[in-house]
Amino acid sequence: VHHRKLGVLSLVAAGVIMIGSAAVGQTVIRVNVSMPKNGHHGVAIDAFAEELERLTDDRYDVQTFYAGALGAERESIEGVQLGTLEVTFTSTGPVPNFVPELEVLDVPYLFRDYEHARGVLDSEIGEELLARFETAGIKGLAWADNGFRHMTNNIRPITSPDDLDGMKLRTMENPVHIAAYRELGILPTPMAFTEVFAALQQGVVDGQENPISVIESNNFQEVQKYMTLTGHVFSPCVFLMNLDLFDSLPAEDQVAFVEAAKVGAAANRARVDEDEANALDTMRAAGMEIIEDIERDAFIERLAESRQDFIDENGSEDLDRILNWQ
Ligand code: EAX
Repeated sequence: VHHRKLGVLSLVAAGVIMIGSAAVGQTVIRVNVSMPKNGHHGVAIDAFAEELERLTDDRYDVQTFYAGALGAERESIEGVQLGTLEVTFTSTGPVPNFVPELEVLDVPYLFRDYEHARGVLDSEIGEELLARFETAGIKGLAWADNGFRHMTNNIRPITSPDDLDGMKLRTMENPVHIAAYRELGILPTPMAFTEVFAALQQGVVDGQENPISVIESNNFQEVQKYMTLTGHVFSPCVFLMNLDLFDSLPAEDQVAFVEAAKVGAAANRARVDEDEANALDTMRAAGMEIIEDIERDAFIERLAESRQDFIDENGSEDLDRILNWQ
């Protein structure tokens, strides 16, 4: 294994020759996330690393990078595609830029609740969607959660779409989100997540939207006054790996990567559940006002046109399968 477990000294003492930080015979797998270590992405890649090393008797040395140390989400997916990064765990935000056939996942008010989202992603529908990454030279290892997204801002408490009129919100670089948010009256300002805290602090944007796990673990409550539980879109996460690398592995190692990613996804979902249960209290204690009652139907009505546009462009097969999942 690597320095984290044995320590360099014990490896040297054992007569093992080191190349970089990996022992001879070990393959280095770097995994990058844009979120902090202590959060729902951090626990996912930590659990993945531990499980992969265990399943393969430490033939792999998994090196984990947090808070965008090796790049933001779009750059990480690009890296995985090119093979300059082995694995990333990312939201699907930037995914349509690589695999347009996965746009459906980011359609607003598609998933009813966590049970629905997890059920679909773990079903054969999820398997089929995961396989679509291969057209981009990427192996999708397992789905997980980023979470239901909610809006925060510094202008006013939002309870209806009218409150959003002209509000400048940072969005992900996701075409489905951007089109939908325009219909809500928002002025979407796409930028990489790694720039968001500073943009909120400096007032470059009025607000942003993200799941509770993201907002709390990045301390947005320190720079945002209001949060409305709009739950306007479910944001999946996914473990992605370079496809050529995956294909080059022996079958048993391929199984180990998929299994380890599933263990990572389970750790991620457990943390999301914990955050959903506890993080609002933390944010309230920091002085954030949390608005739970919204005119949900008004939001859905306003988004009808972007839903129709999506269907006109992509058909309704995927959408209906997901909506009708029981
Ligand atoms: O993946 O960019 C975003 O708003 C994402 O939700 C965040 O980076 C977590």
